[in-house]
Order: sequence, then structure tokens, then C-alpha cells
Amino acid sequence: MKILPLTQRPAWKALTVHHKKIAGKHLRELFAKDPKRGEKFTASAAGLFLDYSKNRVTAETIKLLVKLAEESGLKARIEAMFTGEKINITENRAVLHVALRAPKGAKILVDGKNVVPEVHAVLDEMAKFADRVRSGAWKGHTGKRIKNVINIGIGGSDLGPVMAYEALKHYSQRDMTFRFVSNVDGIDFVEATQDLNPAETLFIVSSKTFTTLETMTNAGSARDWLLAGLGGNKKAVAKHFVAVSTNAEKVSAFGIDTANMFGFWDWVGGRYSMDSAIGLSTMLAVGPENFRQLLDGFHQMDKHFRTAPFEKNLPVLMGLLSVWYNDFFDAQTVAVLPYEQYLKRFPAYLQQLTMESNGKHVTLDGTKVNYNTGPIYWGEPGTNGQHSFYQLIHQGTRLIPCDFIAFAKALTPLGRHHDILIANILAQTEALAFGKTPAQVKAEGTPARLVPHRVFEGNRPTNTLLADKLTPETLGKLVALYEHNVFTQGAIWHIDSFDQWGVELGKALAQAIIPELESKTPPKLKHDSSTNALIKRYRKMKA
Ligand code: G6Q
Repeated sequence: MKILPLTQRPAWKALTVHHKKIAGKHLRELFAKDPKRGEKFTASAAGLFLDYSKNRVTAETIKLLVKLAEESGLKARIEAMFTGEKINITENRAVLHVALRAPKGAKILVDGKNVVPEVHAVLDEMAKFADRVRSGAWKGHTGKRIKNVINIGIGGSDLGPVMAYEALKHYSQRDMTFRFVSNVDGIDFVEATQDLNPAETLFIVSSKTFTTLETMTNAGSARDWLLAGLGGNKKAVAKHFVAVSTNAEKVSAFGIDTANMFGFWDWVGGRYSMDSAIGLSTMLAVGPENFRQLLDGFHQMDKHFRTAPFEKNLPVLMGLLSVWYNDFFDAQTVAVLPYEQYLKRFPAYLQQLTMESNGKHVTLDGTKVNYNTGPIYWGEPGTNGQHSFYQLIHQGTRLIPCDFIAFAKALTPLGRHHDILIANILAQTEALAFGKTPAQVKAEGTPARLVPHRVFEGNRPTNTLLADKLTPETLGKLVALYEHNVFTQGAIWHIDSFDQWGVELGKALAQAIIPELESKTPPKLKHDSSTNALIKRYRKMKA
């Protein structure tokens, strides 16, 4: 199927005209016109319920957005991903995070080879290892049981594991301590280890490439710390270090026994890898059975994404709504606001997933886009955010579409807390949609001069996502929902959501400057005058 440039697709043109009609309409009006709106504009899948009625859309908008998805070849692109086509064209790779959660009997071919058996073989190895560590059968070098696990990794090899650990803490083995070291700022490592006994500590070095500067620097410091604490016998490394990587050679050169290496594949992107062996820390924390539940949740959402018609497809609807605001309303950002303290790292995780995927300026064929691509994702858990940046969402001059996330049941109920929490999320989306008119403000007895300050325009769009309770399975569904939401957006914009040349640049840049900072004699500097002067100043200041 030939895909026209985005702005030439008939649905895009129709949406441009349609937007002019919708832009002036208020949600108050849309709700008043259709008393069933709050029930109609909803969809559910795999136990997740989405209310998208408080969006600035009509049935016509959704019809046109779905048409846009069709004209963008979304269906074929979904199939291409699920069947292992090399849709990451700039790196010539398949994009198969969906294979990481495919059931045992499934068949997904990459270059003619079924990858599912390998996925399950690694999962089984991880489970065996996790059981040994959790039960105390795996002993450290001095014979002590492992009580502390530190994941060393960065970006995709850190954000997923941290988020999942925090999200699933309720299910974690509480007599063990889990920490995550990512930053090359030495403080990250120092603080993570300062109160730990090396004899009881296991490091997981998580790095797809096993060359990432930050991770290798931290792993080196971890080895020094361990050996210093255990009397310097290099044999100790084998009992206190395992690796998650695709690079066996480098793992072995570091001194980690490749028998203690858990592999994955080049068709797993870093930001899509929390359900691969990169999730080893998650499995150690919550146990193999819970990890399998997590994978099952992912898989349920995968099936929904692949098979549900677009107008009932949660990730597709959410992706299309993002495109709607990003490209037609010129919204710059999307806020993700979980009303669930365990999801406190979810927005940070999503920042990478969304922005590293869709922060692209050219289409698949290298043409510069003439429309906006990936919005900025950000957020904090509620209700905390309400006492800070919500002011701007309610009364600022920017349009900020928000995803509100809540669960019907608290994992550890405490008095009235949960009802109060949920009352807040409902009140916020209500206020954002309907606002408060000058007449309403006046009727409250507000002095005339204060009326403008206390008016809420409303018409601020929100999605509300509701699920039963935060379980490993639900977390899997939620993450897959956003993965496929990002996929949908990328398909509409016709960009490669799976490469990250901007991040690669960062990996190369600092390498040239490190020796200039470290050299004993003044280096010959060939940068611009600002960088040269800053390097000289830093060398002088640190002396
Ligand atoms: C993810 C990115 C990036 C990557 C890190 C770590 O999609 O490519 O965040 O995960 O740079 O890379 P390594 O796992 O190779 O250390």
C-alpha cells in the first residue's frame, strides 16, 4: 500500500477542516448535547478501562482519526512488527519486544529462525537463578547469603527495572534490598553501597552492548569496592557479579563467568527491554511467578493491539488522540498523572519510551517532516502534583492533554485514604473539562476584581485510565499500552520509532574530552572558543 506524505493524506486534510469546527467548541457544550457521552466515549481491553469522553472530539473526529490510521498503513505496520520484519530501518533490525512475552508455543521468525524458544530458555535460566538467590541457595564468596542486589545500567537498562521495582514493591521479597546505580556521577554508586556489606551484595551489570561508558565505569568501581571489601581475591567476582547483555565477549573480558550471563537479542530495543533479561532485578525482587504474570499482562495487551478494530483499540485511540492535540491543537506536551504512589517512576520511564522513540525530525525515507512529531511527556503522581504544577494545567495559557491513571483497589487499604485519593482524580478531570464560568464565580460572592483570577476556562482534555488494582499483570498491560500508543503515533508520523541517533551522539561526544580533562600536561584544544575556555577553567579549578 502506497502511503502518501502525512499532510497529503485525505484524512489529514479532512481533519484540518474538521479541527476548525471543533476548536471553538467547549466540552460543556459537547456533554450538554449528548447525555450519554460519558458512557459512549469509552473503551476497555484486558481489564483496563479508558474514558476518553473528556477529550475535544466528536464521533466525527474519531472516525477521521481512524481513517488517518488506515491511510497511514497502521494495520500493515503492526503486522510487520509482530512478524519480525526489520522495521527499524536505520539499524536494519526487527522490533520484537512482543516476542519477549509470547507464549511458549508461539512462532515468530527472524531471518527464518523462530526466536520464541530462545526467549523461554533465557526466562527459565533467569527463574532458576532467581530462585537460588531468593532462597539463599546461592552464596557469596564468603559463604554468606545474598541480601542486596544492585542493578548497574543506564537508560533502557535502568529506567524499566527501577520503575518496575518501585511499581511492584508490594510483591517484593522484603528481606532483600534492591538498588539501582545508573549515573556516572560517583555519588550514585557511593550512596547505593555505603551501608552495604560486600559479602552479601550481588551486582547485575545490565548493558546490551557492554560498552556504555557510565555502566562500565560503575561496574569497574563495583568490582574494586567488592574486592577491597573481600580481601582482594579475584575469584569473588564470579559469586557477586552477573551480567545481562548481548555481548558475551565483553562480559567475559570484564571477568564475569558467561555461565552467569543472561542474554537477549539485537531485536530488543533498550527502552523496550524491561521484560527481557534486563528485568532480572525485577524477577529477583518479585519472584519468577510474578514476573510471568507481568509478561502475561504485556501479552494480553499485545493481542488486543494486534486484533481489535481501531475504534475500540486502546493504544490506537490514545495514540491518535496524542496526534490530534500535538498536530492540530499545537499542544507541546502530555502529562501522565498516576494516582498510585507505587507508580512514582512511571512518568520518568515513559519519558524515555515516548521521547527517545518519537523525537525524530525526518520520515522513514529521510525527508524532513513538515509537522510536529513526539510531544514532551512528563508527570508526577497525584495528589502531590495538585499542590504544584496543576495550576498551569488549570489556568495557564498552554493546552496540556493529561492521562490520569487510577486503580479501584488499594494494595494496602488504610482508613479513608483510597476514597480520598480517587475523589481527587475525579474532581481534577471534572474541573479541567468544565471549569468555572465568571457567572459561577460571581455567584459564590467573589469580589468583582477577583472574578477574572478565579475563572477556570475548562475545556482541558483528559483521559482517565482505570484498572482493578496494581498487580504485575496490570503493570504489563499498562506498559504495553504505552508502547503501542507510541507505535501508533510513530506510524502516523511515518518515522523510525526504534532508533536513537541522538543518544548515540551523546555516547561518542564525551570520549574526546575525557583525556583533555585528565591529561597531566595542558592539552592542545581544538574545540570552539567557549568549550576550550571551559576546559581550561575546569582544569585550573580542579587543580
Ligand atoms: C534505549 C537506548 C539507551 C540504552 C542505554 C544503555 O533505547 O538505546 O537508553 O538503553 O544507552 O545501553 P546499554 O544497554 O548498551 O548499556
